[in-house]
Amino acid sequence: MATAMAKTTTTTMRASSLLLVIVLLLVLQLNSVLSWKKDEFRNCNQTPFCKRARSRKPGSCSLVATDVAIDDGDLIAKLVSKEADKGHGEGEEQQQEEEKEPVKPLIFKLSVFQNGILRVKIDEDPSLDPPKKRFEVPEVVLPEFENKKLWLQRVSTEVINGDSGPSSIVYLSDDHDAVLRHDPFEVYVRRKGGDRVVSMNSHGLFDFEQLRKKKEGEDWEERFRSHTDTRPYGPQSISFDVSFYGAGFVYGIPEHATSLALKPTRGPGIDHSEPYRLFNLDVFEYLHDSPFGLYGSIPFMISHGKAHGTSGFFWLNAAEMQIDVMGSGWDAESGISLPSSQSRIDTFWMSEAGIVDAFFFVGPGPKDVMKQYAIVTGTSALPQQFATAYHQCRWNYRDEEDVAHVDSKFDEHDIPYDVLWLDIEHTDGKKYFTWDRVLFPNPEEMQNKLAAKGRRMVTIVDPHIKRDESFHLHKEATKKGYYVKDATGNDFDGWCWPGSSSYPDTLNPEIRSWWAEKFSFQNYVGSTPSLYIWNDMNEPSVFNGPEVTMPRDAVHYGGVEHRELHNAYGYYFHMASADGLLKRGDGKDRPFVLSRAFFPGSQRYGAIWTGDNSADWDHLRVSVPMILTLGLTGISFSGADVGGFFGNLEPELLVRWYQLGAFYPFFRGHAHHDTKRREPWLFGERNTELIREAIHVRYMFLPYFYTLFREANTSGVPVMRPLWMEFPSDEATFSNDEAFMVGNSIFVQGIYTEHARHASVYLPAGQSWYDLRTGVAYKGGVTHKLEVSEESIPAFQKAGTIVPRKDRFRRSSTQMVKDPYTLVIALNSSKAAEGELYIDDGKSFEFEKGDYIHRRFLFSDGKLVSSNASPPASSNTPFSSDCFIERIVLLGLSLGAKSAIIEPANHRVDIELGPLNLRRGQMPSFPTIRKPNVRIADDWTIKIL
Ligand code: NBV
Repeated sequence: MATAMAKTTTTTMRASSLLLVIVLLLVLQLNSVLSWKKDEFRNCNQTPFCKRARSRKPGSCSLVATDVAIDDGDLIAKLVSKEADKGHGEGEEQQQEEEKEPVKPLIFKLSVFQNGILRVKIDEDPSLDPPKKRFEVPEVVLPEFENKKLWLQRVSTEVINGDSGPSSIVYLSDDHDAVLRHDPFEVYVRRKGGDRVVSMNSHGLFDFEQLRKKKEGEDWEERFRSHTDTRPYGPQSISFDVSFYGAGFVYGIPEHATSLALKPTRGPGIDHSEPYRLFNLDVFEYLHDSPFGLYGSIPFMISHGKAHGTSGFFWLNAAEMQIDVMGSGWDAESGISLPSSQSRIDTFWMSEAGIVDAFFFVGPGPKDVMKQYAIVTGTSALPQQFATAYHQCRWNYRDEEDVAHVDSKFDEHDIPYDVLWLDIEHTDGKKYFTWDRVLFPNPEEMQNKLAAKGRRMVTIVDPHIKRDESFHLHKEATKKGYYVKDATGNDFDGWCWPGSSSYPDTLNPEIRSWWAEKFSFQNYVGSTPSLYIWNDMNEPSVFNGPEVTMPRDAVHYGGVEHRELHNAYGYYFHMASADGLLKRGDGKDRPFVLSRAFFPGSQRYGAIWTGDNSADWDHLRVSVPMILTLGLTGISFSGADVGGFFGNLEPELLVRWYQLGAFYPFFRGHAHHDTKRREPWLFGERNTELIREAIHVRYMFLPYFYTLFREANTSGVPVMRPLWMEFPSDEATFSNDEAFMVGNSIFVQGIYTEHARHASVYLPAGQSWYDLRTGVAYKGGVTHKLEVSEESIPAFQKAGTIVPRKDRFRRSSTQMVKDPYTLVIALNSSKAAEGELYIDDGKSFEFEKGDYIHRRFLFSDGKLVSSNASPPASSNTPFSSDCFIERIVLLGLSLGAKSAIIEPANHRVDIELGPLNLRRGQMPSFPTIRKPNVRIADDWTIKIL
């Protein structure tokens, strides 16, 4: 009896201490999940390759180019070390790693492509038997890019001014040369007149740690907190300096929550700044102003200056990267002199692994650089029309009843929306592709009900797969060997939402097609054609991993170490998911997949959002430079969580966020599950009205947005643009990141403070601007102190533009398809204006065959002409539209005009005074042609009499 009691007590004690441990663990886990902890992440000093690289001195590179020749249309050379032991840097780690070995020659290859694109590759020489092939990132550069190669025939050799030795010079474009200086080795692009554009290794900071055999007693392991990285291949980092000439500012290299124009991180007077880090991480509650790396990485930097225009530099490399922007005077003691007649920004790039695969873009305009980058990595996929409208998300809509309730409330309050989202709680135990059948017993019916109103649903599918023997996906992935391996060769097992989890190795094309199959209607039980996808946590996020991610020594397909491909993991996962949606519909419908992690090329697969921001004014403000930076680096379809993910907010901030978010390319409201519900109608009648109005503004401009999405799809120019992209010589715009342009016609400035009654708004020079709400004209080139009301944020239409709108408000964008258009013509000082409209079926790929309508509107000499802007369609079933224009509003036309004649119909219409915006009870103050009865698809002319 006593023994039995003792046993029970011990068991109870064991159980309760186990419970305590579990609770403690959970609290710890939760804590680590719910607050930003600087200490969880490495800084440059704790990152040996970064510390080593940063300690190197200008001029320490001893490489010279030898054996320069043209081979197979490329310029090739060997980079040989003059002084085999000049060293990689200072500090303890480096001493230990630098047991000198003869530096083997590197292979240098320079290729020239159409449109002034230069590609430089530097790698180890495969004929010298390196211990391993270094990783070259596959499937980012478009396959057709190779066809754009200009086969070099000739190289000239010259000693260029000031140099002591020769350089090899090749043709890059009619205006540019590419130059390889031999000793010391340097590569640059220069204009034919001699001015430099972009250069590499001008400061002699180039360093390439070659793979080698480990020496006895050498310790290559790296420790961070409780984690050990075995680093079986030892040091393999690469670093070099890149200079941009004629530059006022540099931009790009997302993702950081910081200003649009990048601030210097090194140099006199800049203390302890971290470099901009590019390492995809799941950072909880990120700070609103920091060089710390967030969820995605694009190593593409753009420079812009008034005199010399725009240029770009892109390093295709998926390992951790750190980039310094040097402040002036950083090289005061280097003794290196560069052409001083041009202003210059120096930068320093460091990567843990991989090869040099670098692209130089010569511009000369901002849009040229966008195009050049898109030629290499692709343009943004054209989204379906619904995806450009408003999305409603929350972690989580609890069950089918909740979904139905939210859906009906939108209708009740006359607020349009297109997509309702389900977060992780909709699944059965965080097993993606499943449903919690208690909460969601009839998923198909639920989706069909939404679809009947023209609405869609999005569900979340994360990359961590629950290690549960009864889960078919896990069983299959295990059996087929489809998981990423740990350093010992076993399936990597990490902790994420479902608990113990493994990750599909989507670097492998076979595994990507396996993953894609999971989205078929047959495999994804409960899915319907109106269901689309959200990829979260694909950095990948691993709760118990170093820096909340996968260990760098994990191993992928082909023996590739995770460190080599880390920043691209989420990209391949996104690619596989988008491919899944494509396949399930027999390739008919355009996929929609939102991803948190990204890499160059992600624009081809879907939208990106800026992750877990916070419900405060600073995060509202930083959303603008973050989205602008994404757009500059190819990712046009992006947005930030409207309302902020973490925390509760005052209605005023929510309203301001909707007013700004209505102009984000991707417009979605979202919130953490611990926040109070915040659907648009929950803050009293007035706030509901204000939010409704903000969302209506987005719906009204949908035709304009869609036209811009198509422009991004054809040209690489983003939907949301920094002011300087449209006004490249207006210096006052270069560092402005509170305002932006949507396309070339609409200017928007957010309100980022509480109780704002006034705002200082700089309107770019060169023309005047019409207030989007009131139609009142303002001068450009001036900072206006404007009164602001709660009703809207400052937004203007540029004089000289024509913007297409649809002014009838429906439940969703689908229901607007047949609605008539309004054209708003904002005349400039020459009484002229122009604009465009693109329309297609909004969902299929038929537009690729030319099945679309693309109109150009031109107003001049008192005449509005609509003409066809598209080449003849190649298909037999060209897209057509019966939509009419119901209103033309003329801003800036004298009030005297009374009528107009429409040709070829030859009928007369009156010009009356009308309001700019119908629903706002405005005074009828603008010359308006009502019911001109012209079809949007036809050629016609309207002459003002
Ligand atoms: O899936 C839950 C959330 C999601 O709502 C959010 O948008 C993601 O960025 N997810 C992150 C994981 C948990 C964050 C605390």
